[in-house]
Amino acid sequence: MTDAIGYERIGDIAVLKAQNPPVNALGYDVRVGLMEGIARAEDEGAKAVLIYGEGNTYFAGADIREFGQPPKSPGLPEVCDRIEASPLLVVSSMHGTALGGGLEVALSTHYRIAVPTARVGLPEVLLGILPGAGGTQRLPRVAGVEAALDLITTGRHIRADEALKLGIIDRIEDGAPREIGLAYTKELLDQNAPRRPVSEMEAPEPVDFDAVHDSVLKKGRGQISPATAVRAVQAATELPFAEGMKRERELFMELMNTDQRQGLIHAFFSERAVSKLPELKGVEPRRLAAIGVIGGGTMGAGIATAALLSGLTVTLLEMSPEAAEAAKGRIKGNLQGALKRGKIDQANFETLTEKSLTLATDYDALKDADLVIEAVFEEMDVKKKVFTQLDAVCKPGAVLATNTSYLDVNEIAAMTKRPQDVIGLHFFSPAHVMKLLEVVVADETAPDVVATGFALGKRLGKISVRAGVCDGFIGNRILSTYRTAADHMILDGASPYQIDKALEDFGFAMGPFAVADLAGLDIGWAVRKRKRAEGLDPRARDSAYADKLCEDGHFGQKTGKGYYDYAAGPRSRVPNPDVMPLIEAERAEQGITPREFTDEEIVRRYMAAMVNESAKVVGEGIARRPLDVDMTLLFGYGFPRYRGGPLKWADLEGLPGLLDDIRSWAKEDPYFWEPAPLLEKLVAEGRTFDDLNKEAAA
Ligand code: TC6
Repeated sequence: MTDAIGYERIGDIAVLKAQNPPVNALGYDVRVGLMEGIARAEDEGAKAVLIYGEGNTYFAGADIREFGQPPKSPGLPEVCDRIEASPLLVVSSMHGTALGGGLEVALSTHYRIAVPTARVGLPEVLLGILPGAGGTQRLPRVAGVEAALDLITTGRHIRADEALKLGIIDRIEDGAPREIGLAYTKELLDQNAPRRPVSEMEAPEPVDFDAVHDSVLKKGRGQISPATAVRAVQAATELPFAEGMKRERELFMELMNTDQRQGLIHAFFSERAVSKLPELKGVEPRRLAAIGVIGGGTMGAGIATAALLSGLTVTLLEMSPEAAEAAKGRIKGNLQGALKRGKIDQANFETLTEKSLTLATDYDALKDADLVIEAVFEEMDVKKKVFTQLDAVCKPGAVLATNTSYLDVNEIAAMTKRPQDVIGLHFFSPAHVMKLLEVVVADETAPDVVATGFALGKRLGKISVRAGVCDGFIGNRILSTYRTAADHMILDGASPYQIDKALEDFGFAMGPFAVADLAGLDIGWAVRKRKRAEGLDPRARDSAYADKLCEDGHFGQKTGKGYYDYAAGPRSRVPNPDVMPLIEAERAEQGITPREFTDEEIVRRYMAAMVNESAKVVGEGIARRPLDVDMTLLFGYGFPRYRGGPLKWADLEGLPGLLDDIRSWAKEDPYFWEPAPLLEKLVAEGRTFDDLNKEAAA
């Protein structure tokens, strides 16, 4: 037998224990072990088989690392069929998670017991595939079509109590999985309980699958796996079990061969790899219990909320008692949201707002803080004053963080006598909701301060990405380039509305102009003014129509008008009729004859600009690896997860073709379309961005 499955005989019961850490993924060895274990139990005359997992969990799913590799027999469907067909009584005892192939194994066993904390689910669609080992055929037979469609198309995990109600598990018992499993199996044997193969259960009742398919497809914003999974569940209602399995396999293989599957699996591994930095191996973060937040606007209040929810105590510093009270009001509003969603209860709410949060107007209140984050006005002089004061009052070893989104962290650090303790922690608004945190490492930031930034991110449930210092770090620097590409297309003939639609069809949650309206047009205006004051390169194309919108007081959603008009509420946007005349006037002033753009060209130019700047960001070491850029765009900028990130998209699209396009556009505008040296190098060497990720992991 393989080592991945342990075999033990307790009386009439053969016990198969999965031992494939960390999550008992159903890789080749585990599959072989299960086949051998069942055969041995039968050969040795056992009456029942108990399957459970060692360590933290039952099987958490197929081994995702095997996807895309040549298949190795036995496949999981075969293993599940073999388990179900055994003449012995087969029982699963589940703890941790039974996900994907793990739940499919459990559904092939005849009875299922679980500890109260166990969670089950079929999250395959989140990886761009569908349950391919009978999940789409067995779950509807056990739990009904409606519940199966819900679980399979959303991929959500459910707790044992909900699974019990749905009939997915038969019993909940507290205890060690081996012990509760043995007692349950023994009880079943004593009662002469029959085998209960799900494949022999009646086909479930159909529903209006076309309607479900269409609504799931729409919700997926271009992601196809959930809608394809609907068709597999439909087969369970229309075809005999064996035929349904064949249909499931065909649809599974279709999805397995898609770019979306590759994009989603890249996202799965990258979001885990992103905080694993070789330089932080063995580096202990500094103490984190009490933090200070300076500034209680939307950003500061969001950061304070996230910190309070993670169990940290927060001292919030504002300029006046009135401003501090207003900040507290914002934090309370945020926490009320958490209360409504059941994340905290009323008692927690009281503790967080009345005990864990302290308001202050004097810097002295920050003297005991382990880490202080400033979220004050985005102006260098203001930030410098804050850091001078922090340097004067904070205890030695306190981490001093700036939440700046563009400014030079080295210049800020230079205001203190302890630049090694200074770091950028760039949150995204609203900070208690958005998952991204850029950990900006300045020239002198000490490794344990970087580790503390990552530790804070982890504690706050963020995806933390290491970034170097430059204008806009990783995310905003790339954003400013692809936004510029969009602005150029507007000057040349596209409309903001066509661009937004083309990019929303590509999969972005919102197009760039809708995003600008949400963020506030005054933010971009301030950046443009700053850059013009610093001196624009004479080769750069500039335009003033967006400034005119701001001069007229249109800052986007918060003022009711921007590129769109929000008179009927933030969700119902219609084009603002003032915008196109401003654009047309600008084109006339610059002597531009507008031309038509296809949606395809819009996406191609926008994405090429994003990829080219991303390659510069990686090439310059601002991002360590291509995957750091991908995760930044995914978690902070609404990039469609199923495309994996801009650099994964570029790999899948083909780097040579992208570079050809960039070079051809560079003939018209050599300044903007200057190819990234890293992109040229990869194309010359026939390599991809993912090759760089792999080299970094090796
Ligand atoms: C499927 O089953 C399809 C079946 C059809 C077949 C025909 N494979 O998340 P963590 C690694 S599709 C390989 O940090 P947690 C993970 O990369 C699958 N590796 O831990 C990490 O490695 P690292 C359906 C896996 O405690 C380590 O394990 N199942 C797999 O926060 C620890 O992971 C899923 O989609 C895997 N399946 O969360 C479940 N899973 O240390 C996916 C994890 O080198 N997994 N790893 O970075 C999860 O959702 C979570 O890992 C968890 C544990 C909830 C199981």
